[in-house]
Amino acid sequence: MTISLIDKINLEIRKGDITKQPDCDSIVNAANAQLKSGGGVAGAIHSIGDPELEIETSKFAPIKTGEAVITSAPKMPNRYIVHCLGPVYGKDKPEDMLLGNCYKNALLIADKYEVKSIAFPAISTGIFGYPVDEAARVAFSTIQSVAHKLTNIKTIRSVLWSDEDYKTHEKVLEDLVK
Ligand code: AR6
Repeated sequence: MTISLIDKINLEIRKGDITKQPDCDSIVNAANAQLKSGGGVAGAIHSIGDPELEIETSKFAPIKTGEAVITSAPKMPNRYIVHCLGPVYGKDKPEDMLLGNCYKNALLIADKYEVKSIAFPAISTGIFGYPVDEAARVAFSTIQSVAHKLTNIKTIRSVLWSDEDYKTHEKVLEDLVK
């Protein structure tokens, strides 16, 4: 499913693997504060990019919740990886603001690096326990509110790992454009 935001920016949702988005300039990592390998998305990205990736990320670590930093994308088809630390649900508060900051800061730093297309996983919805529907609402409403500040980004893709997460995102997006 694809919708048009302002200024000819497309917001897409796709089922898939964040490490297999060769047509995107940048992908986003659902990172940990130390910017090291881990489970889920961080494990998948670092298992391809390390050790070169960890050498780069270690220069920025530790990062704060809601922060985004950018590195190259060793051994991957993309130009950049934007690493974001999402909130742990029920612990880092206010969760919605902190999760929104991830999307906002990721988009702004990628735009500064002249990224035209960027793919996000559903940050915080795995090990960090954020309910998928709530996280999707925060993600899409933040993307909508930041869109007018973007000069280079034309495609924003949300990549969902499971059928269920895809369907939840589809429903949230449909409600948002009603
Ligand atoms: N591609 C796309 N989505 C994926 C993939 C993949 N390859 N693998 C998992 N997902 P998570 P978090 C989905 O746990 O909640 C790590 O250990 C997954 O189903 O990766 O922000 C880090 O080191 C879920 O919907 O990120 C941190 O410590 C979403 O991506 C911590 O987990 C996010 O799941 C970060 O937790």
